[in-house]
Amino acid sequence: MQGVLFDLDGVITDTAKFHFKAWSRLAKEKLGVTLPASFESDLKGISRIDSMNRILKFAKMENKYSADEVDAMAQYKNELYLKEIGKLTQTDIFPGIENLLDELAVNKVKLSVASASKNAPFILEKLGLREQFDAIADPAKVAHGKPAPDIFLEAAAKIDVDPTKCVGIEDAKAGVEAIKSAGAVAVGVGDSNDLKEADSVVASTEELTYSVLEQAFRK
Ligand code: G16
Ligand code: MG
Repeated sequence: MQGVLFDLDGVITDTAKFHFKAWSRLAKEKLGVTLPASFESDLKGISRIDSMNRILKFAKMENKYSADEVDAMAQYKNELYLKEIGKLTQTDIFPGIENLLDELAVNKVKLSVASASKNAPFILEKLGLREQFDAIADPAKVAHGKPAPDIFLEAAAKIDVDPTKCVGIEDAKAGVEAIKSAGAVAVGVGDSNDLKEADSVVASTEELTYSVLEQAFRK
């Protein structure tokens, strides 16, 4: 194992609750609809514009607005979201992650972030983790979102490690699929029934250690 490719939301910290809060406010204010709680998990790993389109579809307003109006709404959501994530601190890092990053650094494993979020650099800065990563893949540069492999291929390329020498960590089914199609070894965090395609699954981030990743890689 020469590289580890990290998903952000659900692996390093919980941003889904802030995305949901911002989308809910946008939906209420601009579209007059209330989003069901299921949208919090349904939008995980889905790009900003695809999330916006799913919400318009839910509101039965998919043809009501011009592309510029839709962009403006997505931008407004991002402003609301930025206010929320501006409050993130080191205490919001999931248990076990700081220890894992230290262990990987000691073992000279390169670390890259494979998040669909354009705000990933800002989030890592707020968490005090920016310096721990060798690279952050830019989602604006990839053609297809998860479950396509693109963001994981880009994350591996940025640390100059072949994807087959990497372990990817994900909490979402589409993310695990993306890791596998990129040719990397997938470690899932969460329910093993949901993440069946992963090479190895742990119940929580606390269980993520260098040795667990190395064992998954050698399997
Ligand atoms: C995250 C979230 C998604 C969000 C996407 C884009 O993905 O899970 O809900 O829509 O990023 O975020 P932004 O609007 O900040 O660019 P990931 O891949 O970190 O789980
Ligand atoms: Mg995730």
